[in-house]
Amino acid sequence: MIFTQQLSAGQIFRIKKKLGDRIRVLDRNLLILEIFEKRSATKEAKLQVTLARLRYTFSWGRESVRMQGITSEQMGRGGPGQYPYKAYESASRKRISKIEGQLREIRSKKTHLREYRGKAGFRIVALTGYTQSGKTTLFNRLASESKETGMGPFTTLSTFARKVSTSSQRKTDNSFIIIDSIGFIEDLNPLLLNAFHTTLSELVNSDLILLFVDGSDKIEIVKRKVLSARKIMDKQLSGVPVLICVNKIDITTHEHLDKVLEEIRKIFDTEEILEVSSKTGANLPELLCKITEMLAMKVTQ
Ligand SMILES: Nc1nc2c(ncn2[C@@H]2O[C@H](COP(=O)(O)OP(=O)(O)OP(=O)(O)O)[C@@H](O)[C@H]2O)c(=O)[nH]1
Ligand SMILES: [Mg+2]
Repeated sequence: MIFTQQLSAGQIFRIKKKLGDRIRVLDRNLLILEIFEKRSATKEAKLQVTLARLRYTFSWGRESVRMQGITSEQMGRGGPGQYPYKAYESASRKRISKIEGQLREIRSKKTHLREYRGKAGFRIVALTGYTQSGKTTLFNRLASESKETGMGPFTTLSTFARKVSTSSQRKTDNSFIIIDSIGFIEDLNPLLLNAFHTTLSELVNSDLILLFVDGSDKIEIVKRKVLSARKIMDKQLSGVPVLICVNKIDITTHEHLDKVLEEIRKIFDTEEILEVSSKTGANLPELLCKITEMLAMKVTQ
């Protein structure tokens, strides 16, 4: 049984008790964790998901004992073994700090790599946007890669960086590094968000952010998704120039696109907007020009 909202540990245990052992109970966050778990392909993503699950279920041992207490008169009479959750909590604490250490190590390697790229003069362009908006499809096209796309929410969990070389008539080197990253979703629980915070905060050092919007979504959905992107970006990626890419124009009409642009402009007032299709490649030459132009502007600023 899946609940679309977040449930408290107490609610989960009460529902489980009613339904019996054969039916699994998932709330919104546990479902997201399952999707994360299924998709995580890199060591970093796997560790992040395990950490998020450990933090999310940390209070469950205590809750489980408390719930049993509701039916058992034996509870609360003292004696060793009365609080098995203490062992559970201490084991969880140990695992959490071990994983945090492993993640610190992986991230420090990534930081070195970023510093190297910065020193080597590479400009960095990061792809962001709601999950399934078409970021990886563009990444694959620009970087001649074949990363997985379209497997449903959170197809991409780790960041990937590749060099993109653009040909220029002026024969100047306009290459840049493109970074693909995890997609946004609304109302992600802070415990889950924090697990992926570092993934997003890696992007704060970028020179330009391409914010992907699925232009084929219904207007109300565009509104909701763009608002949630705005919130996340204000919190974690503020200060980086943004180019909004309204994607999937191959499967939408001009009239619909006009409405999409109108909604986006209500939420992001000054940013640049381009209409593209990652799938067919429509307007990608214009996109590359715009990227080069915006990166050059940043240099002269
Ligand atoms: N018609 C159409 N479909 C597209 C376009 N771009 C992407 N798609 C499809 O949209 C789905 C999601 O694409 P992805 O590239 O995986 O999206 P993503 O933003 O990387 O998703 P996450 O990794 O989950 O954040 C896939 O089925 C793509 O084939 C486009 O321009 N037009
Ligand atoms: Mg992706």
